[in-house]
Amino acid sequence: VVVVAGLIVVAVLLAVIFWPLKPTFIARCKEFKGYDCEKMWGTFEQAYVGRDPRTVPTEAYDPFIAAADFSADPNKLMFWSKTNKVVHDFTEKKKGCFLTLEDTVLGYMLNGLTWCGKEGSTITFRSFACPGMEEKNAVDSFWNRVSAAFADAACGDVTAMLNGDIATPFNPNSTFAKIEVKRFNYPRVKSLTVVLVTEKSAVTKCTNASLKDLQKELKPGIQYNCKEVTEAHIQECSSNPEIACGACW
Ligand code: N1C
Repeated sequence: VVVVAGLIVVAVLLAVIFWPLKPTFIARCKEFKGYDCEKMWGTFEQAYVGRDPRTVPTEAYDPFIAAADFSADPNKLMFWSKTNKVVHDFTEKKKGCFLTLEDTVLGYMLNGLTWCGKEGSTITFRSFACPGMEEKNAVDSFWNRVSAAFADAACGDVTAMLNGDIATPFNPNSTFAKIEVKRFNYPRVKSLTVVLVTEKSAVTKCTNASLKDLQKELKPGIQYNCKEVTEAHIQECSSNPEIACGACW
């Protein structure tokens, strides 16, 4: 029994590591109209294949990012930090209101996946086979690059869903703070509305110190608003088609 169980564990681990990334990438890509998915895979792969997985520069993804663009609906972009589940439940249910990066082809194809290359190899490795943590690993460099492109595309009224259950909803180490906010340019971006979501009673309010820092980071001219809402309210609002897009907070 022990031997069999051991073999099963090894088989599962090998499957997780070597299960090819490409079929998932292509299948997700095909859910969007108008992309040459094989070509997209080619430009994606050339960013990291054959490279040291700890030193993939963000620019390596430039050709891949250029293969898609975010210009379709730059007026309703939704940013987030530490609210992954609630924000995506919301955009999933309230279709057409707001667009997160994961609702666009580039974010959608790679959401939740881990990948990397190796020097002298033409293979895409996955999961445990990839070193984590290093600042320039293949996955983080991709999210850093694509987040910059997404923020550059933003215009008009921008929304960000932040987590009101933590002490620092605007964390200086987050992608939102490090990359996105810095790239909102006035007058292209007119306003930023922070939606501070809490599960029950808020630990953190709109008066939070980190949100003061966020306001300081905004270019002069960009208007700032902050709304405190509960998760229950957001859920209720997203399941009610009668309520207009902007009226959930
Ligand atoms: O570091 P974060 O959040 O502030 O990043 C979120 C922020 C969003 O506005 C997105 O536009 O940056 C963009 N973004 C993603 O869309 C994304 N999808 C998946 C950044 N990171 C993303 N991931 C993965 O989650 C990625 O591996 C990164 O390291 C985490 C960041 O999540 P966070 O800390 O909650």
